[in-house]
Amino acid sequence: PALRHQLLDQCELSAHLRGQRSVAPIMQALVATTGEKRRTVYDAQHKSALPGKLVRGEDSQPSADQAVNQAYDGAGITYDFYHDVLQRNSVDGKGLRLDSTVHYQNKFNNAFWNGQQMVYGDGDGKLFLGFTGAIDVIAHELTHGVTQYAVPGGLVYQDQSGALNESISDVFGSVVKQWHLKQSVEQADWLVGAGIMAPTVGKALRSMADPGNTELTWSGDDQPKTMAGYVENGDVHTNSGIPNHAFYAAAIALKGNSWDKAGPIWYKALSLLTPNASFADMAKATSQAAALLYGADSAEQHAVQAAWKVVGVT
Ligand code: ASN
Ligand code: ZN
Repeated sequence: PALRHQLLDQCELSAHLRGQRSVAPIMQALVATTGEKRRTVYDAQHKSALPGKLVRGEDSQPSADQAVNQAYDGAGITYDFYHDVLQRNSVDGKGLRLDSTVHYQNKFNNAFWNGQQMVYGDGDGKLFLGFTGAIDVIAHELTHGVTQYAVPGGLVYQDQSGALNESISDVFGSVVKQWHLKQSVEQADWLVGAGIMAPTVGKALRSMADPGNTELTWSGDDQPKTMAGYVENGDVHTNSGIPNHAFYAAAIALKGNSWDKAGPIWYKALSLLTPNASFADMAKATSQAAALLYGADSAEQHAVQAAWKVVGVT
């Protein structure tokens, strides 16, 4: 419970920051070329000022600091996924620079997207290890940026739209990991954050295959799997278990690799959402997206509709 509260406090802070839209998109169109990664990694040197000291830029030599290289490599893998699989050029679709700051504050037990960049703590070593240690965590944070731009007006970070915002980050965090590891939906572990928790605390933050199963995750995992367990006024990281499981159910039904069908359907749905979208709106949007990509009444559309039924969203 203490960990939960600590995390919530930090999450409220970054949710507040996340509400701010990127301030200066003016120059982007001039400099962005499709496929060209533009990564920058900064070191906060355990302080709070962002972005911190510049320590690595695109095409520079690897650092002696593992966190720097993990943030750089993870941003690159995630960039390549969005570019190669979804034909999206970076977070804003226009080649936005990918800025990451590592060593944020002291023993900071979280990572976040602040509306403009990714920020990673080192963890306190008791609850969490460094947050750059898992590709799905990096892709999760970067996807908060994608959602900010791909959903017209963004997704409000509270209630169901907030849980959807969280779920979209888990979905693409997981799909990026599967794509990177070349794992089919059967081979994937469907865990989020495996490798960043101290082994004594648990194996992962969340499970998309079985949300709330503390055998698979950690003792504080309070995620519902279906609407039967929906938590009124629940945290966005709690109720996200429901749309997470809908994605899992759709991906399993569609078979093969999650990035071939389920991922593109979920991605296409983002453009059909509005800022206060509910779970039912996402169900409708993904069904529409499946029809746009595979045809009305297609097996794919039926699989998506059935997946939302599994979690009790109609
Ligand atoms: N790591 C969390 C997240 O990206 C932090 C937060 O909730 N703001 O969702
Ligand atoms: Zn998140």
